[in-house]
Amino acid sequence: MKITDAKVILTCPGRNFVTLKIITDQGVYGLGDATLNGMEKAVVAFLESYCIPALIGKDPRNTEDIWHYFYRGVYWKRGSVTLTAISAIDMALWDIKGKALNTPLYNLIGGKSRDRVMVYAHANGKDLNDTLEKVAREKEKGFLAIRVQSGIPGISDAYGVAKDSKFYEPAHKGLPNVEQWDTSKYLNYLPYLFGKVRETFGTDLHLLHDAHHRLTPVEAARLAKELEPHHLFWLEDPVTGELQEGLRLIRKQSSTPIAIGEVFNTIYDYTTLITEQLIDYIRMPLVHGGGITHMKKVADFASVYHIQTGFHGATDLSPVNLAAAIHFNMAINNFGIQEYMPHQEIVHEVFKINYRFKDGFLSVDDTPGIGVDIDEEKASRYPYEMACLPVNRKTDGTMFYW
Ligand code: KDG
Ligand code: MG
Repeated sequence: MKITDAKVILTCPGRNFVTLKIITDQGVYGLGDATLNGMEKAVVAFLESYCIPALIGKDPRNTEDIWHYFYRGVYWKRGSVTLTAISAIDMALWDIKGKALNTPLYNLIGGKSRDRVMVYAHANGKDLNDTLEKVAREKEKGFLAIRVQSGIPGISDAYGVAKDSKFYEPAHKGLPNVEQWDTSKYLNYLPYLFGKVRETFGTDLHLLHDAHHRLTPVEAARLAKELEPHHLFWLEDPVTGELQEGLRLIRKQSSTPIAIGEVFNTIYDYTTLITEQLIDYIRMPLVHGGGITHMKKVADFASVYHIQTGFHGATDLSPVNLAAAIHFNMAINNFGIQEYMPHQEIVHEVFKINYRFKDGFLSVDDTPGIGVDIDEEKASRYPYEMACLPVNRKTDGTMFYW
């Protein structure tokens, strides 16, 4: 079997998605997600200028060797752009493998450890009452786990709050919007917010929260400790992950479970966090973490240390990634939870999906490979539109983490 061609499909059905399609001499093709929010064209350039020419003529079944060709073989290593390109290649190759062997992806990586995967929804409210309403709405849909984000009194643009009432989509057309941040207002409000959520919805519902990289280790330790009585499923990205040692301080202070790493891209970003058991959930998704080949190693490594998966799954990760993640989550033993932010209907005009949501869980059917297809003619109707993630400043104007 040989790779004869490959192409990148860049489309914007409501938001930008990059998809790699790898074609073989046997008529079988595979799809991989290569979307990196706001940096789509950088990944496209790397794929088109280097990866695609280097793929032609290779045997697509050699997933391990091809992965190392693009990781170990390339001198300039790591980084989101490079690893997103490698992820897309890897995903597409596993899709081909499944189709060629006429079996769903999960069968190639361990078979079924479960039939369906628990997912968490998003409740993004502009204030306390709106947040409680949003939690009620998601619970009504059948979700058993809900991430709770809320507008913070005194801050004009808090992370995670939708501008219109329908979708939270942080990327905006053109150059970055500037959002605003005040750590002390946030820290004062959060325990109160979660107290109200627990009071209203009881103890059964799994609650999650994303601090979105904005606290220092000691601030994060305070928050994790003060949220402890509300038994969160997890507190996500309490500090920026650049300083892995920072997590030690949080761990010493609190038993609130920690999830980290949606901006990570290799196993080396996780070594201290995993071996010192400083976290509980791996956030790095297949699309940015080197695809199935690399993430299987990360998940297995984490499992030795009692750490579970909880992959990133916002709307800027395409249906190809989400379907691949469901297969992966079905196969591994140390699955924890999967983020699920449903795509807008228009996205499903372009991507034909094989997964469905029911009673708080997602499952895939037994279509061979990953099971998602792309309608290229429909994709061409939605050309790329430049859109960027916001930047963030403290109320005094200081540049801060978004
Ligand atoms: O592109 C950035 C978003 O995917 C990110 O801000 C969403 O933090 C996020 C999450 O946990 O889903
Ligand atoms: Mg996050």
